[in-house]
Amino acid sequence: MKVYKFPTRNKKLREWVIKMARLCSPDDIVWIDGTEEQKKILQQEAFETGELTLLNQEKLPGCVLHRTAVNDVARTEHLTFICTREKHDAGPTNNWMSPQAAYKKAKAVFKGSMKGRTMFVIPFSMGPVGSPFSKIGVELTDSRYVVLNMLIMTRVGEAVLRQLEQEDNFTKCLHSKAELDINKRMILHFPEDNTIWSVNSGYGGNVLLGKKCLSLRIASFLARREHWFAEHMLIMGIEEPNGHIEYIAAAFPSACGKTNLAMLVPPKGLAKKGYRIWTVGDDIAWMRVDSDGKLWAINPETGFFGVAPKTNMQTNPNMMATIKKDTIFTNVLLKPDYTVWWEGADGEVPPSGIDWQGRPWKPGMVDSEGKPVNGAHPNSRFTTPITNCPSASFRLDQPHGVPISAIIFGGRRQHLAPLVYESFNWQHGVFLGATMASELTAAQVGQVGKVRRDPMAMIPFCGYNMAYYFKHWLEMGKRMSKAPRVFCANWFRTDEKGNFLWPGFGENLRVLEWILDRCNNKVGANKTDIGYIPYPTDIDMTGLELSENSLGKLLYIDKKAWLEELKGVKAFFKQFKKDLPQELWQECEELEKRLKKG
Ligand code: OXD
Ligand code: MN
Repeated sequence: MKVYKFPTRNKKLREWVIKMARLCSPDDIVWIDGTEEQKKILQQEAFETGELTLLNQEKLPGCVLHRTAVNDVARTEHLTFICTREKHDAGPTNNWMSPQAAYKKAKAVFKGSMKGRTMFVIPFSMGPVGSPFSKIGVELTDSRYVVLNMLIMTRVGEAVLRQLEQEDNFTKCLHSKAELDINKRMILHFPEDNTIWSVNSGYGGNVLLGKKCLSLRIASFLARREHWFAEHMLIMGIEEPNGHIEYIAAAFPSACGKTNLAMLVPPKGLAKKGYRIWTVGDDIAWMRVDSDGKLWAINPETGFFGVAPKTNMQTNPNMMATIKKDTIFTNVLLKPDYTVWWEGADGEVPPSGIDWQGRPWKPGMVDSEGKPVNGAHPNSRFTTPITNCPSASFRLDQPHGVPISAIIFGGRRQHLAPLVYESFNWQHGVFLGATMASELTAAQVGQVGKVRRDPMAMIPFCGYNMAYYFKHWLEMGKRMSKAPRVFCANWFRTDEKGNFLWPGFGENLRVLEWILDRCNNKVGANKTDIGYIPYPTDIDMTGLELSENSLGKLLYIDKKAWLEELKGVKAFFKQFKKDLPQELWQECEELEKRLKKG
């Protein structure tokens, strides 16, 4: 084994890197220092290996393209495991493997997996370096694509190493693309060892280990122990013309519009009111109770890993401005002028290009079964720095975060769930979060459109038994004297013909306005069986024409359908057996009583 010069005095870190290098046998070890010079070198090497393609630097300065393997285009939840010593601690909604079995199985796959390659050591901080909210990780990887993405998504380099001289606590993240073999793919989490091992994948959600793996699965486990929240939530500020900013956090399952909501542009009809939106984060919120009794939140990330298809000037003009430079595009269509395109992009459909699989493409192409061939994969992505975003919050680096007035739980439901409603109190709010459901999208491997229960949008990301997670939510309520109010939203309700009843996007500000009015006790509401719903006149509809009685349909509560829904909720809850907090059964019973009475 070569003798390496390591830029750290942290013994634990040095020993761990050496141990992992012995397992994976890389030809070389390179420490990532976060400098522009090193980034340039890595990019150049990635162009040479074919991992990246340089895009048109006049039109898209600093932008590059990457294509993943064809079988490696989304998170693979069935290959994702929580490896706690006791199976029960992972709970019924996670895949479980014993740490012993998991390490053994994975070691055999990692063994020698980096032969002929370089192992990169990425010291990174989730959250501002040194903030009491933040956590440090070190990712070892043989993928330059991973390094370059991590440089956008996290705080990397020197400052983190200095921090590691003061504290010994870091998440040990090991990744190898190995042979990208789906049959040997494993995304393993060892919360009790603060360790993540991911092998045989190159897809962002599986390999940018600071994101879902650390900031949600491992962090949720730590958050319970340390009395805070690690949630799958966007964070945004809504500024009124008098300069007052109110912040909200919102949980929606993957690819349900969190990114678009986090940076919405106020609709024309509300322009006179002079709102300004501040984007704090689009995917992950870490929240702590402060001495003022409120919940404060940071976004631990520094970039967006957003879904490309349907992103355009109408759905998300701020994102279109963000991705004009310094962006890594993954699995989009390459145009002949070396710019990029995806289904639902602005402008004309290009007459030709190279598709996400690297094959020549033309509009209207169909496969052997007659199905249209997409130019970009439905889960194609861009990785882009949050600081490029015109609506980026000026509080991104504040170690203290922002105070949260409201929490919104949302889902993609064609039927049943009204546009918006508010919980009766915190406990009922936790029940609403715990009973969230949504239709599957392209962000996860599975049957698109199928409804699945997705409490707090955390079903794929909770690093421990979800029954304990619900209990943690209930207990956190007791720690706050000024807890955020809790709401549910659904932008996706359709009419009998399947057309969306609500226009969504920027128009969602109308709903947020109502939510804030409720938080500030400015408007009353209609108390229904499921919660408080708006009086239609309290939603400002200036400049928005909806077809007849759409608002009525959007707010309609179908008792029979809700009773049916409750059956699904109960079946879901039952799997937690006696671990499910009694409070949630009580909420079920009370809801049933209310629905049956009317
Ligand atoms: C994401 C996801 O990529 O939730 O953010 O899948
Ligand atoms: Mn997400």
